[in-house]
Amino acid sequence: MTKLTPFAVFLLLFPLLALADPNLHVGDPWSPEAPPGRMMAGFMELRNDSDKTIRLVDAASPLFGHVEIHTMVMDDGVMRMRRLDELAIEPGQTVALRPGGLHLMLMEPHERLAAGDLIDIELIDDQDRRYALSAQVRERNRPSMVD
Ligand SMILES: [Cu+2]
Repeated sequence: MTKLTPFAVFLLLFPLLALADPNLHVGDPWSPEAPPGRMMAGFMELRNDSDKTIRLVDAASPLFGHVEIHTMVMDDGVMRMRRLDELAIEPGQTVALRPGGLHLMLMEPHERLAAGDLIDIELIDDQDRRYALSAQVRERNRPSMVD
């Protein structure tokens, strides 16, 4: 059983508040299982349903000490992760966070997470608006998610 975090209970009790800003649609958020104590990655699709650019500048999770928005860049023939100060999503645009590309870097885990667990995450934009989502931990090689 997945135990409910206080944040999850909050979402259950106040669903309208959680849906207060529907402008950013989050599709299929998930995270590959990782060895205990290791960083994890968050993947999802983000669609901007508003008529203004959404600029994500930060993220947070009660289960991790630190969350960053990362991209992958080719550096001298080697793919490396790089922190993004801002992820801009234009009106109507869908941005995919997926293995080998953009991802959330979930750092300093507070506890061991296994397949089936849920990770509450907030995406934060430059207006300090917060977009709540819950990413499901899945086995690393989930075939349908591997490109
Ligand atoms: Cu990363």
